[in-house]
Amino acid sequence: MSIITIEKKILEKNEDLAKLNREIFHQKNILTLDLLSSPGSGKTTLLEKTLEILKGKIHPAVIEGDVQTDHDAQRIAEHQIPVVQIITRGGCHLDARLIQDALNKLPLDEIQLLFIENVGNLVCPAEFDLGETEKVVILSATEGDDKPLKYPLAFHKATTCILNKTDLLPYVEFSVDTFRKNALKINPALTLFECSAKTGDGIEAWTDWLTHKIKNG
Ligand SMILES: Nc1nc2c(ncn2[C@@H]2O[C@H](COP(=O)(O)OP(=O)(O)O)[C@@H](O)[C@H]2O)c(=O)[nH]1
Ligand SMILES: [Mg+2]
Ligand SMILES: [Zn+2]
Repeated sequence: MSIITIEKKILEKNEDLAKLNREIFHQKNILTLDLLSSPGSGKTTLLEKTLEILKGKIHPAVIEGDVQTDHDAQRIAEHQIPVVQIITRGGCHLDARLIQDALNKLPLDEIQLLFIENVGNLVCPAEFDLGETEKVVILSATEGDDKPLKYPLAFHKATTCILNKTDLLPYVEFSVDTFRKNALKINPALTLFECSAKTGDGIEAWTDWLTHKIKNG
């Protein structure tokens, strides 16, 4: 049996489990966003800023995926919301089975919005359906405006893309125009946001979009 066949089987099994997760999210009316990015592009910082703004308005929860440590879950837990840490012990992506296990630990009847912070990696997390409502790809200004072309699957699978660390744009070679062109070339339907999770600049467009999506389905 070739390795390719094995990979296919894993993905097929994953599809079945993802379907089950999706049914749960649908039944419980939970908007679930799978956040994809390279390590360090600012997923956790963006989540923290987002949770601050949504506080008292929306009931969120977070599943944190990391290769090691529960540092990110600890950062999120400061916001007094349900959080589950998945430690993959070397695994470079989350899969639907891991999410199913995490769901058993969350108060699903009390949640409207579930963020899944995937393992930092722009490659295979794009291949794994977790049952999420949508995938959101995050790129930071220090990573280069050509990355949508280099990691097309992530930009193709996502419905939404956030350019983070815009506060650093004056210091790096990064053309927002080129980035937008590249991202829309891969996926013309992408909704694009630009923000700085550090300064808070541009975050409200994102949180308004989230709130609108939750209120209007
Ligand atoms: N300058 C700047 N730094 C940021 C921004 N967002 C995150 N960072 C920093 O980038 C590093 C990685 O952030 P983190 O949220 O842990 O990224 P993650 O690995 O994608 O979860 C940390 O040092 C953050 O303080 C931003 O908008 N601007
Ligand atoms: Mg993180
Ligand atoms: Zn992987």
